Amino acid sequence: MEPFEKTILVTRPYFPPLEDFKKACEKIWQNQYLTNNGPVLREFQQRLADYLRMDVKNLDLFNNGTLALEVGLYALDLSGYDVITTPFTFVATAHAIKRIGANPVFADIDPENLCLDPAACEKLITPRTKAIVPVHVYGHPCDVDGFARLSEKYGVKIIYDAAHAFGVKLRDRSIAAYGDMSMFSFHPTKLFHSCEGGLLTFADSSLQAKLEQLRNFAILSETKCIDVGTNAKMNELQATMGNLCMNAVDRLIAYRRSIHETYEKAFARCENIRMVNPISGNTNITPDDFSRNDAYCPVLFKDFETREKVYKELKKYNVFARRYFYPLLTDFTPYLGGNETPVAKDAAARVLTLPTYDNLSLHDVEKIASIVKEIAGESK
Ligand code: T4K
Repeated sequence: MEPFEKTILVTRPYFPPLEDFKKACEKIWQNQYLTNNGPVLREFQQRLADYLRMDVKNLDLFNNGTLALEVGLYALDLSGYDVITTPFTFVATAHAIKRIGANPVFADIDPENLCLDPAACEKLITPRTKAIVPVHVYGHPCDVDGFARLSEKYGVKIIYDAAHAFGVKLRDRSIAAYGDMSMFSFHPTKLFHSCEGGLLTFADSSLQAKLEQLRNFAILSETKCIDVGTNAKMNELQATMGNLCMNAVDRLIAYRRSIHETYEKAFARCENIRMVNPISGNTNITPDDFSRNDAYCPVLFKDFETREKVYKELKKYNVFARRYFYPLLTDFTPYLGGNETPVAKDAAARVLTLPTYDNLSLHDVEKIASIVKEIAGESK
């Protein structure tokens, strides 16, 4: 097989038409407002509420997903307590916990959809545990019923890292409707973005005032500051990009479905390559309950050696897949040691996320899949 002439990356941001962006910017120039809760941000916030079918009082925008999560956890007074989370995620999840002065405790994941396993979490709950931060990894839904049960039984807060899950629906509601709080990342590597950005959704609307203070230094007026806040505000240019991406989001999700299906078809008869199943067999969630976003295309190879071979040799074909999420967070300096998580360790050793983005043609996807099969020694 010939290498691609162009570079194929794991993802590419969606770019709305430049003319539309220029036109939308006219509003900002007229308003003479660039940040600090400007009118475009308010418009974006309302559009998100409509899209997610939530009240605008139950969500807030931030300048990125990491700070959104950090501010959200801080607002829930978790500092000084244990917070259970997954080691199979991007470092930002644990960083947000650690940076507010809480202690991340790592539990194992489900072998099917690779999300945090409630049963593994339950074994680690102690009187010091005040919250659990599961991740809807790749946009796969966590066992929301299992976590709701833990919340009820032990009084722990459930804060979903939904960085990958924008547009996902479960039982006809947005995935944002589950748990005490959810964080969505609007980074350009996500299917929906605002250049950089983050969204917090929360069940308790009385939190909104506190979150808005915290993201603005916790100053109430020129002469009053009530807490150790930060600067985590989304600006008007970000909100403009978000509004434009909003116009395209459903189309982008539908196209990713076709990319995913193309990979699925190509790997259907392979013995050593399997697409990760978004729904775990250990939950009450059925395929009919779930409307997916196909944010990522993760595959598992039979072993670490095959995954490494495919990851490295793909580059010779100009294809830059990524090993999301390898290594585990417990192999990174700030989180060394701690619990053994064998299922997560195995997944991290065998997973590779393949390219998916809106202007990657299905023809190119077929070719990538053929190259992957060839390198992995799959003849079918
Ligand atoms: N929780 C979870 C579970 C997350 O996955 C993330 C972020 C967060 C929390 C935190 O949310 P944010 O604070 O980011 O809103 C990327 C992203 O930077 C990161 O947002 C994302 N997760 C993570 C999974 O992936 P890198 O280090 O892999 O990014 P980078 O620069 O290597 O980009 C990936 C590919 O995309 C490259 O091949 C280049 C291409 N690319 C990237 C950008 C930014 C472009 O073509 N154009 C671009 O503008 O972390």
